[in-house]
Amino acid sequence: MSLMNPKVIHEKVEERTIDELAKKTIEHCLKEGIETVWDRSEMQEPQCKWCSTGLSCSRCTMGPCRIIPERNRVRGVCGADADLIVARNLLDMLTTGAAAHSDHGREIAETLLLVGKGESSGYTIKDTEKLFAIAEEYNIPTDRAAIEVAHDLALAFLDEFGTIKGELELCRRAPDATYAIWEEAGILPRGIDREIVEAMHRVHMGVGAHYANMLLHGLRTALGDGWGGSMIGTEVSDILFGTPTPVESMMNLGVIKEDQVNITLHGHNPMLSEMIVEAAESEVMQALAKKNGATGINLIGLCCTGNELLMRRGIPMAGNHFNQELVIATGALDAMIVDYQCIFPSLPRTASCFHTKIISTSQKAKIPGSYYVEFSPENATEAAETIVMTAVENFKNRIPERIFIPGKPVAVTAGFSVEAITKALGGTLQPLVDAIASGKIRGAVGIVGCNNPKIKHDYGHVTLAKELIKHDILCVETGCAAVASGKAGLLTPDACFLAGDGLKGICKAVGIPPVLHMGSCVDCSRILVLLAALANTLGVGIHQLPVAGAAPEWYSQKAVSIGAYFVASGVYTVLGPMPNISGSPAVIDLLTNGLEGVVNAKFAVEPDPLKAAELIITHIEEKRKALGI
Ligand code: CUV
Ligand code: SF4
Repeated sequence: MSLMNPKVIHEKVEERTIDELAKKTIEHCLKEGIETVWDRSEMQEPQCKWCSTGLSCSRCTMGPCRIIPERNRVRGVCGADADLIVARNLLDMLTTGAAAHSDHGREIAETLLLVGKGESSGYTIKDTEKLFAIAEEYNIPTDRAAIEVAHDLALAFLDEFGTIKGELELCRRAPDATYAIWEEAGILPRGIDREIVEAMHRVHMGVGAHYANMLLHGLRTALGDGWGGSMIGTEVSDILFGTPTPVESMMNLGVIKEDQVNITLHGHNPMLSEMIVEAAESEVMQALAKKNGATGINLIGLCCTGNELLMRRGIPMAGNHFNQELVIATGALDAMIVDYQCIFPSLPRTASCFHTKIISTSQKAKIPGSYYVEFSPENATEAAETIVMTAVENFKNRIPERIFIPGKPVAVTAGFSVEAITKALGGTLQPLVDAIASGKIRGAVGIVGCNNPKIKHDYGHVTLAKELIKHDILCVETGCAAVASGKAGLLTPDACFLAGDGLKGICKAVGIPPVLHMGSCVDCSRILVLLAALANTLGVGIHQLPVAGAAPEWYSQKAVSIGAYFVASGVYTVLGPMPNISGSPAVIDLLTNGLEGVVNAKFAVEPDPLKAAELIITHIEEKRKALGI
């Protein structure tokens, strides 16, 4: 029990989040002394000013070095100046993100290959139509059994990682004008892994020495993620588990059910979570749940795994990144199953205050204090059963007095793949293009990314989305941004009343929400496909469209890669939190200005979402003017 004064608790709660159920749960945590991300963020204050400006380097053992101009320390031991140190650190961050997405993409492509070989455990092909369509893009013969096509397509996808062709096949999906810009700028990715490896080479001491040369390679690495690794992740997930179609569900901490076994699925790769769903729905597990005193098994999503399950199966979501600890604090969570990315290493510590079991499953992400059940496509069915059984048997260990379910969930509609959007519009994107041309819809904005204690939880996402739809700008969202909108009630057709008259009219006619949930972070590739389709319909490059990107609460290296491939694809992108680059005015100028001359797009940084909305609206109106609409 903490002795914190109730007034202090109230103030902390109000400054931490706008999610109403999270507020109640944070209050509960503060009273019970359960540590959360916000407490740790306070413990880290003040943060290192050299690291936060990007002016420290610990790349080699001649260092670590810091640039402190006022003490005449202007170069590291190796001679690197501020611009180079900042650029190297940023390229390192971006590359880590591209690697994370792409490694996820590779794992799922390997699963498709095992399916093609008939060696996987329990996986099948759910979307044959998509399989055949993509096979044709790769010139793979399709007059054969799906499984044979899957085998060859998996090999073609896996080839993209280390291909010696010198270019990625999927980049051909970009409009000609966009592709030409990449060629001209020398940033056409030659292979997904190749650009990542080369980036790591370039950050080695004594290789990259010019900040701009380093950062242009960052764009190439990021394009290999967006149009390569992430796009493969999305496409193969659709082939194996189904292409999403509009689906209704529920969101926020209120999805926890007191009388059922509650299992959250947290992390990123649907190859694990889809098998858990199969196992949990089986009669054997349902009977076991009853035998243990529960009325059923309640599967709940978190973060991007949650987005994947929501999009394809309508599974309810407990929330986004900063809801991960709070869901444990409900005391009614029997197990949390994780794979990788965005999983707080401290979760077993949080869970140790309760009966909750954290079950880790990936060789790449073993977590001290968690139960470990190794999961692979070869043992998927068996591992999923073991995991679900562990959760079910844990139900009886709950401590009833410690259960705290803070309220009721909010309705959402998700599942807006590009295919689903096209279908909703009657089979082509022409009605959307017409609405944009007539000005009923002014433009579209992709809002993506995470939560970050530097921005009030969900405030950045929700405020920006509301402001944009009010100005007749359609929002398409992924990741934790989409979940923030869901909890705030923006992901339902009823939210149309918050939109301007033009957007409201279109949404009502088509029956869609003004904010469209397009999936997980790797599904930012769906946004690229949508942009390419819109640009091709108009016969222009992506950079000419009245569109923008935003990451109002980003924190992760993956988000740096996403932002970079948005910009490299021609999309003006506004970041909320400032990247750690303020130590180099030259790097700032390149990213927020100079890139315009290279890829016809640039970054902006604006933590205040209302000001970010102004920047975006101005940009969209300028693009409209240039198109003459
Ligand atoms: Ni992949 S990367 S916090 S879960 S969006 Fe959410 Fe999304 Fe950022 Fe992570
Ligand atoms: Fe210092 Fe250069 Fe080594 Fe970085 S690479 S730690 S700046 S000597």
